Amino acid sequence: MTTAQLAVTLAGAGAVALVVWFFWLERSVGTRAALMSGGWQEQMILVKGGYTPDTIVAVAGKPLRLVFQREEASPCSETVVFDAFGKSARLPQGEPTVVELMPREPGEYPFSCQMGMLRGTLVVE
Ligand SMILES: [Cu+2]
Repeated sequence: MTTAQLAVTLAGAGAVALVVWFFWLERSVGTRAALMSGGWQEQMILVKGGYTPDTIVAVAGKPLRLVFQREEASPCSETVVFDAFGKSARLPQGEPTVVELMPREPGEYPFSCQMGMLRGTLVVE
């Protein structure tokens, strides 16, 4: 193996490691909702072929405001459902839609589109 081949191989391995980190490890950690003045937690979620971020970490006992921004016309993502909280919301295209939740108990609470094709998780600590 020449030096050039070795460099390419190492660069490739590095790229793979980065992809694994980005799509796996990073995702499992999740995005922590920002703590706002007034005691609210807030997180913006982009809805486009999925939820970005798809894992949101919040603390228990503080109200949570999730702002969904749907940037696609697909009817699939038109409604978001939080089963555990008995809440759902219609997400008009291009308009931010606020879903307010009160996470009382630590745990993992999935949310999804109405058909369950797009999925996300709310992690309450
Ligand atoms: Cu769907």
